[in-house]
Amino acid sequence: MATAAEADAMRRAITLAARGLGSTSPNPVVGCVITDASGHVVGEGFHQRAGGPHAEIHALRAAGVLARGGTAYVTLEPCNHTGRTGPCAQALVEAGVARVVYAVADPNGEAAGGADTLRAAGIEVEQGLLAEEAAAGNAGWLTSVRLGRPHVTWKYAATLDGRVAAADGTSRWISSPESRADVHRLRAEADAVVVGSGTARADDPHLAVRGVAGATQPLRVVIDTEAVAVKPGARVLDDAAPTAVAVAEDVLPDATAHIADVWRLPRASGGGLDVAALLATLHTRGVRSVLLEGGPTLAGAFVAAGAVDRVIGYLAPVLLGAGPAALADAGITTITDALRLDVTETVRIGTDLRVTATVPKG
Ligand code: AOF
Ligand code: ZN
Repeated sequence: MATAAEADAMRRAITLAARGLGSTSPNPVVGCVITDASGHVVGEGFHQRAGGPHAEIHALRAAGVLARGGTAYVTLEPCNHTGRTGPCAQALVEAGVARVVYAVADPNGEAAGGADTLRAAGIEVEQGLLAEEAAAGNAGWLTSVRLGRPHVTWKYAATLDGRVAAADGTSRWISSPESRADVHRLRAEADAVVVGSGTARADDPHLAVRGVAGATQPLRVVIDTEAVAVKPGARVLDDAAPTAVAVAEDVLPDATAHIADVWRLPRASGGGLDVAALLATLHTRGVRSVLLEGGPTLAGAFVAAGAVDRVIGYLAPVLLGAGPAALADAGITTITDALRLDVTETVRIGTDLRVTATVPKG
């Protein structure tokens, strides 16, 4: 059984790791805390960007000689390979730490094996402390390693009766200013923000992050199957963040001449773009986490394709009684086929209720 102090150190490492969300892909987020023999924190660090030093190296640098005889708490098994940087297991051995506690084993075959290297050098090694929390914090990268596609969060804002617009199409502003600010934080943590053509046409959204200090801008992706929604001068085409527009492979090149980064993808049987092909392209581009922002048709296609991992709903205390539902047809016709989720958090945001739920892994 881990002591409360050990759990605190790992919790701190998980918190530190989260500071890398949105800027480390295609690499994981990783945090590291080093304590001396008497349990005092002597060094901390987190992975900040792909190609940069790993979390352990930042923490070892901060600890200096105080790491000798101490314990390193790491959210992911220390790496064993020389990739863009050297092996962390070796760096921990050289620094003279006595013990390494890590939360999640490294599923990346290329880098795994750090625990064995540490043990062979006489270091005490433990795995699994707060593994569930650490894995949840690294869901983007772990999902990508496991499935070869990005982790997808579908986010929507709806009235309490589940509608995203009034019957006449008007929709501003259902959610509170606080919820809208919170969405910018979600965007900053994601590698890509994805919307469909309906949203692009109706809202001319900008999709960049505003008001989040130090934020890395996500890739903006518009699914514009027929190449009709992203017009010259669309706000999403400005230079605030990179943008890609995904169109069907059969649309005429002239229709996309004003767009620098066009992805030509196959259609699904229903005529829309093939979700799996889109996810594969995102993965190839290094995207490990996607924030799917709308609208109902695209979200329905993602749910139908089994490509939603987490749902975040901002529910406003507003009733409409008519108007489109947050989710359109997802291929579910009978109650036994309903997609049942696990609620992981409920919190008040301004006047709204934010519900976070995950899709059980099949
Ligand atoms: C990280 N940051 O803090 C740790 C990682 O391309 P490289 O050389 O940076 O190696 C990336 C791999 O190293 C990564 O896929 C993971 O398996 C392992 N550990 N990676 O980016 C870190 N500790
Ligand atoms: Zn490493």
